[in-house]
Amino acid sequence: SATAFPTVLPASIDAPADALAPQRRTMLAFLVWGFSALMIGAMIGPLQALNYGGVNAYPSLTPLLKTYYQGLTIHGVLNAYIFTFFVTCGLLVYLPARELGLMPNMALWRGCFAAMALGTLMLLVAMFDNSSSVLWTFYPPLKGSAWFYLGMTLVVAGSLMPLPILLDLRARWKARRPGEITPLVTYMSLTTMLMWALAGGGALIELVVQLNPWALGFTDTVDPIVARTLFWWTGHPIVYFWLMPAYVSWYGLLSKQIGGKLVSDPMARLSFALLLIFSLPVGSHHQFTDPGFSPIWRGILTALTLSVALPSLITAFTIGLSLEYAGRLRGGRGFIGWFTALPWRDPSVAAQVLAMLTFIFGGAGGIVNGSWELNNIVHNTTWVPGHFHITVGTASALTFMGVAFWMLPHLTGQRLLSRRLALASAWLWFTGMSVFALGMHWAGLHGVPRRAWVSMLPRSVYDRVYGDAHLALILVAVGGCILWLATIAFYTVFLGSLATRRLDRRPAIPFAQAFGGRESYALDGGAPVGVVAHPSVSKLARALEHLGLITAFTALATAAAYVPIFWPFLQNATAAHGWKVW
Ligand code: HAS
Ligand code: HEM
Ligand code: CU
Repeated sequence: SATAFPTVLPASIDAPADALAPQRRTMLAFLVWGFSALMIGAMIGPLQALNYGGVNAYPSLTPLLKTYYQGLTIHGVLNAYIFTFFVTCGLLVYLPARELGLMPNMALWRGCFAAMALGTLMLLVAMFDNSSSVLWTFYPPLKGSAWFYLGMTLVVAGSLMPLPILLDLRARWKARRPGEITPLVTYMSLTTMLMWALAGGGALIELVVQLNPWALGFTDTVDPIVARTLFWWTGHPIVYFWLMPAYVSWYGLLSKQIGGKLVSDPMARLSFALLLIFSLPVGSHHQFTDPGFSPIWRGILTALTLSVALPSLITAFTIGLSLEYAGRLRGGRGFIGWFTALPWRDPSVAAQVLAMLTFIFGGAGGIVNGSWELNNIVHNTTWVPGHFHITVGTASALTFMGVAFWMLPHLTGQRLLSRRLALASAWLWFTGMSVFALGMHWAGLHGVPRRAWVSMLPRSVYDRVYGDAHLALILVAVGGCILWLATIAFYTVFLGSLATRRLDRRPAIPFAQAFGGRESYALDGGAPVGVVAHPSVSKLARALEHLGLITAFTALATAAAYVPIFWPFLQNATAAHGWKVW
């Protein structure tokens, strides 16, 4: 029946508030740990932006940071792994559990937190003692301490633990409601975790077979090209492990948050299923300039990479139309009026819509990267960090900040310290990242290398080498400074709201209220959410229920894509001793 489909988070589960307290507390722990990592990472980022602007802050930072590369490793690892993994492993369990009205396996969920938290501590030791400035890609033959690789192993392994939790939740729900289609938020979360489980294999093999034994002294040498290929098997799909949770919020929550509805539930499912399939086989588009595998495969990789953009194009249109639908309901008229009519004063909404706008450019840049010939121009220049600061650094990060703006009150029963400052932080982040990314892309086209401590050069040399990119590099530095302000504003709100929390005594703010306190925002208010194309009558949605088949197909496609790439590498093994250059 139509009403049996709870795209909404049911109201009833807010009822006995205390029974849910353990879930809220665990979710809060994930959120706080993740955002604490980002706080450290985001304080370092602007120093890197200043570096490109010719300002070398590092001599004044010793002994805390000894080199640029130590800072860059901490920045990349904390932001790209720790922040994202904690937020995601929290959200992708909490939201489905609330959607289904079931209790997740708390022991596994806490185990996930514990494994990743222990891993984080080991990484912090290895990075802050300056033994492991191996950057976020930890490519051998750069060599770090065993703490680094062991910590990373724990973090990756921990991040896979939501998968069994979700499988169990879905099985229990299906047992009660046989024949029905998995509710949307759960479907999207499970697809994300299935994708990530297939993806994680590469890094786990690299760590367990190559890097841990090497760092522990059981082996003397390592094969760098095999390691890089294993890394990118994980390292490309990881970008969708960062993105899909943001999509969960855009598809599953935002349309209601802005007072409208999701215009197509089956399209959301299709986009997630396609992301699962296409994310995996394309990892080696990060290796267009690596030697040793056939040009035919490089061409195929270009085609596959363009395919992985498709589900995001579907998303752009589906979410775009949902925004327009809500905007027109709110009285927006004309060509652009629907857009300005969105509830821009709500910091959670503003952050997420600004994140989307930025992602249009991030996606376009990605298509440039993925085109083999064009990749030769941008690879290893500042263009690439320009690209990923408007994808993971904004589409994902700013969305997660937007989620935090409703979730903190929901979890703690405490209103945000200041909604206006929250709103300001979202706009500052958007403005700072836009200026920063424009500068980074532009400087990259002048050939300014990424991962380069350029501010260490004598001024005359810096000017001679990078003079052409001067204006672009100034934009980078200015963007970095705006981002510093954004970070301070955000953490004033985040920490300020936590400082006054009384989790155990106050009841949670129900979803409806956390979403702005207005009736029309209610996720859990009585009536079904009213998706236009209803999944229970959609053949597509029914077909996409076969997640086991889709996953098996993806595993096969991935194997097919990687055999021809690995084959020559395994025939021509190389052995390198470790380097410690910084
Ligand atoms: Fe990428 C490098 C290709 C997406 C992250 N990428 C990176 C690195 C990172 C990263 C971290 O093929 C560097 C790693 C390193 O350190 O070396 N990327 C792509 C492609 C896509 C893509 C084809 N990347 C992402 C996402 C990331 C991410 C997402 C993180 C979250 N990327 C590459 C390639 C490289 C690369 C090469 C290697 C470069 C090199 O040489 O090193 C696609 O998935 C993008 C598809 C996206 C779209 C945009 C859809 C727009 C949407 C917003 C809609 C807006 C709305 C608002 C609704 C087609 C969904 C409407 C309102 C209105 C008013 C209109
Ligand atoms: C690298 C600045 C936030 C993830 C960089 C670089 C700059 C930078 C200039 C390039 C350094 C180089 O190639 O030498 C900033 C600023 C931020 C910020 C000003 C705002 C506070 C973020 C966020 C994320 C992120 C939110 C992810 C969630 C990364 C990663 C790298 C990086 C993964 C690559 C590190 C490497 O090459 O090993 N950042 N960033 N950054 N950033 Fe950010
Ligand atoms: Cu990629």
